[in-house]
Amino acid sequence: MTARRLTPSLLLQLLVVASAAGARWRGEGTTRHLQSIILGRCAEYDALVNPDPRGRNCTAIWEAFKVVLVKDPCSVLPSDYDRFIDLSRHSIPRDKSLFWENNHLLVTSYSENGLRFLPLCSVLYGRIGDFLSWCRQENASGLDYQSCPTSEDCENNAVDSFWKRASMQYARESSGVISVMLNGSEPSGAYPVKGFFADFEIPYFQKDKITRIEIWVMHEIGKPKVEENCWKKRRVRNVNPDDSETSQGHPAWSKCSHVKPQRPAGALFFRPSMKSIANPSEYVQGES
Ligand code: ENP
Repeated sequence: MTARRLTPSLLLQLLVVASAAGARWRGEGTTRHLQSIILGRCAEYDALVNPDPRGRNCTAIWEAFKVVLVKDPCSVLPSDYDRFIDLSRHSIPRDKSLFWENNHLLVTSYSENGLRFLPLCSVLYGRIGDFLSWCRQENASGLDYQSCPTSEDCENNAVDSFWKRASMQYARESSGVISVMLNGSEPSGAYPVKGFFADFEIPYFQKDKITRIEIWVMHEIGKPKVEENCWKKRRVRNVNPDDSETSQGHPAWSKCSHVKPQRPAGALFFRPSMKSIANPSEYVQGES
């Protein structure tokens, strides 16, 4: 085939096929400037967000993190992050933990950089990984900037193992009132029966440190409301750690609120733009 016969649409198709052929995995490739981003996030956290009087050793935190970057991209275990977590962990104020599923941007906005709540992505070790991707190439020593494995490619991928380890730590160290923000407009249901929250957070709650669990089921303006009732639907009721085999004896969640929009019709509610995210405290909370 000569270049003259290549129409723009055919060229485009060829480009798509070529780039898909280069991508070994389903996930995004390693974030560019990974080391600088991690060192920068750590330094910013240490200087401005939550200064540690002893000063954090961000270089050591990076060194501990990067051990996974020499491992096979499908052979990274949660325990490979143990040292990283040990170096970057810090206490989580009582009543400030916020767990969630399927509403990352709402949670990020609502928590106001740790001032209102401290979700995992506002804790130093979670902050470091938020929105990033990383993995080594499959059969070579460099980083893979084209793609990284997701859970659909292999269980022990670098990013999932990171969040599993971070989730366990966060759940173990959470105390007092535990808040959970679920998405009542998620077609597959507000409470995923399989996921980080169900599998790596609920089972690690320390029952003697928790006084109450509050669940907020958020509804998205402009999207069909998924009928998810706090009390009747088994999926939401399962958030109660009493239902989990591994966490017998935890306090039952004592409050589950549906948060309904009180704004004029058409107002935006948790669209993926920071500006349009509404403050849940401006919403009526009604028990169902
Ligand atoms: P998703 O699929 O809605 O959102 C995944 C996005 O949130 C990714 O950009 C991811 O960063 C970032 N993220 C922030 N914190 C977490 C996290 N903590 N985590 C996984 N991704 C996180 O979120 P999930 O997968 O359902 O996870 C929600 C869980 O996070 C809840 O259990 C909540 O309580 C917990 P990246 O680096 O992957 O691009 C734990 C797992 O905090």
